[in-house]
Amino acid sequence: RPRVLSGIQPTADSFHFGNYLGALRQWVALQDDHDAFYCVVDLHAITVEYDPKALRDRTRRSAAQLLAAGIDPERSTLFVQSHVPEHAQLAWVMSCITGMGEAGRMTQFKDKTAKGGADRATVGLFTYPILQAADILVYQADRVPVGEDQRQHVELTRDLAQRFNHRFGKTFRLPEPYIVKETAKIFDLQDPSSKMSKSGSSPAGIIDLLDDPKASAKKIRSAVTDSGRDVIFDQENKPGVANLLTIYSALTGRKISELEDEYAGRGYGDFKKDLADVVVEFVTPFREKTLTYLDDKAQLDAILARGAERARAVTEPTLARVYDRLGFVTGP
Ligand code: AQP
Repeated sequence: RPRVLSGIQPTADSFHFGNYLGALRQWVALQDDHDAFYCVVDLHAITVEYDPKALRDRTRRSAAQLLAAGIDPERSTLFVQSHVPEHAQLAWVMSCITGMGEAGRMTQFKDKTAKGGADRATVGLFTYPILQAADILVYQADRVPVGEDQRQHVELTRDLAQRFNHRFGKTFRLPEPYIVKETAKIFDLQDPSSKMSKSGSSPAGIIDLLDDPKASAKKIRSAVTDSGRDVIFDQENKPGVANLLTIYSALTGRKISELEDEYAGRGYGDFKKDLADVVVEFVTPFREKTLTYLDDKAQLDAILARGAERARAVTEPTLARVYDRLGFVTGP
């Protein structure tokens, strides 16, 4: 079975619709016919300013949300990144074959430091894509389900794998990004020219999965639409409506053309009201399930401990092979 790996950052109290539709839904679907490894990437979360107590809480909340979304810990290996030391160990190795200029071309770093300036960012944020490459390569993953914003990082991962293989002998499998076109980029509800984001969106622009469902419904009803009154998918001229249609279609499994027909001549009001109902129907049980998983911390931690153990059965041999190829003397 092909292997799949992906990770998500515990940088907020809740995941949002962009995370869910862009990535997590694919994680759930892929576990059926893949050998799946999914992790909460806490090492990535410390690249920006954060509160240690909040991180601990958010790491568990993240794991609980993954379970609520449908990740089955029997079929998939679910774990916390820092429990598997080979991620950081391989990241060091990868950083020694990455060019400064190459790392400097990563657009997400530029985006994330656009406001505060790169000088104020940490070295960790700069080298984050190298750690991400290690996350993927240490599992010999074939596929990496992500949103469009992560495509460049998977490309870097392939380049580094190829370089390592070329210099030290074939060691790594080259991973492919797995990006579902329709939901690759979910946009901010108030500013449909930018992506829905934990750090960049205003509260009204983002739908958190763990928000009060009533508040989420309100956000949908007050989402920015466009001039005119036709519910049609036109990304260029009607990005607000196109984004809502994408969300509606993804949550219901109905075709966009079918939704366009249903709302023809009915205006935006009806459309947004119905979508608000669809969203409430989705988030209400999701929230309940997440809270149930969070109620039993001991069980949650046990699931993660088992996941880390299974993960290490894969990462330890990979790292041993890498160290050998690098010319390190075999350790004790
Ligand atoms: N708006 C989005 N549309 C589609 N996919 C998205 N993803 C994030 N935002 C969107 C995907 O979610 C997965 C996990 O993301 P992450 O935790 O690594 O955080 P991120 O990519 O940096 O995005 P966030 O959640 O918006 O956080 P910030 O604000 O910190 O940038 C990834 O697969 C990502 O592609």
